[in-house]
Amino acid sequence: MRILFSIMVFVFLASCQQGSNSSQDNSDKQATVELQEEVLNIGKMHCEMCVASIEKGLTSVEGVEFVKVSLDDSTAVVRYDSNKTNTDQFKEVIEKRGYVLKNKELQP
Ligand SMILES: [Cu+2]
Repeated sequence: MRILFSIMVFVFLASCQQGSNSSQDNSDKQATVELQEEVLNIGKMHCEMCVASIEKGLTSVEGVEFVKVSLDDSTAVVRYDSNKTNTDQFKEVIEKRGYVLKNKELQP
């Protein structure tokens, strides 16, 4: 009886494992979106409130997956789906909040 029980447990665990494996395959397929990363040089930041404001603004842009704002470097690292958004939008968000985007390559 004990042996039968352990076999059942084994079968249960094995089918469980298979289930989680196949769901992992699915998420891999969904993650074919290629994220682009940009380091934005931001001017006029001077405290943690500025950091929080910019972080919040950039995070709320659709397609942005990751934002890390650094007060020491005056930069914001943004990882985003380039099919959904672009640096023009980041510039708008930053300027709307009273800061300046200083990247030369992103100026008109
Ligand atoms: Cu501030």
